[in-house]
Amino acid sequence: MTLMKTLTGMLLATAAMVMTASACDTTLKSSDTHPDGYPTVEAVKAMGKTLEESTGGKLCIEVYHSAQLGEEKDTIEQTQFGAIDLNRVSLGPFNNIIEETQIPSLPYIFRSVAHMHTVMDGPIGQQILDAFAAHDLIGLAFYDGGSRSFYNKEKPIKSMEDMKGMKFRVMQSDMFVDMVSALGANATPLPYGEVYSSIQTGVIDGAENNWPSYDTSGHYEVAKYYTLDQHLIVPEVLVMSKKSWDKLSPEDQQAVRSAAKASVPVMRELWEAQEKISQDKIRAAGNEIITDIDKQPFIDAMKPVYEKYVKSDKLKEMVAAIQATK
Ligand code: GTR
Repeated sequence: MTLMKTLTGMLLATAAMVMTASACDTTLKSSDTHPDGYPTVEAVKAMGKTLEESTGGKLCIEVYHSAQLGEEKDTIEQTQFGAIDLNRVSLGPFNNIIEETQIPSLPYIFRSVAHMHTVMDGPIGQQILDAFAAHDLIGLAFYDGGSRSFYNKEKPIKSMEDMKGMKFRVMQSDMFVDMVSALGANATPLPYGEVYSSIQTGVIDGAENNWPSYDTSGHYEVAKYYTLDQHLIVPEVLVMSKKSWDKLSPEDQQAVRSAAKASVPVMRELWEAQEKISQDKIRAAGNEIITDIDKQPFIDAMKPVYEKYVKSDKLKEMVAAIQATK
């Protein structure tokens, strides 16, 4: 029985390889934690179409959505090793590895999404993309992650005082642990896939995220209070494994870069639409959305986080340049 199963499995795997091979010379494996249909997943699929066309069918992309290849921290390592070719992730899980990624992940660094776009589309964005090269990765493009706010299962949070002693999940980044501590609450770094059950079972009181993730993860079902403090506008990034990159000709590398860039406006359009859809759905579900919140105390509380993480002249210059960007 076991042997039969193994043989059947091998046959199916071979058939899948043959099918892929017949469609395209090389199919790049791309990872995403989000479900099929999510803006990031669809944007990478759009990139795949562009790439297939521009390389005359030489290169294609297959998106493994819904964390099929693992949680973000693990898939980043697999991408560095070359087991995964492309990866669409938040900048958060890179914070502990690549210091430049901490800068656009700083709380309240961007005044608005428009400000974030101007910065990330310009020389600072390029400097951050370039920083991936020293870590076996090629930074290809930034995507949107909207703004992130706190949600919880206990009560409507209307001020920092309300957060005292509460437990929130953060992405696996030391800086986000310090961010939550600076607000008087406790942080638990966890993989995204563990958040729903952790809220449900009371291991944590809540988490923080943008509208589309709060929606599609189902977190809005178990944490009904959403406080729009918008502490983070952290961009997402599409990276390629340096190992996979080095196998490509310079022309194909250029085609990958161009296709990634071309997927950015597609992503932004899908993102805007999804934010509205998710917001409408969550409001209709009866969740309590707290909008009348004074953000200034939250902003002021972040001073120690900036002092701890923005130390070198290089990082200080980046922060100053972002703040000076209109
Ligand atoms: C989402 C982001 C994911 C992941 C997730 C998380 O907004 O798109 O890449 O980082 O948040 O909180 O882990």
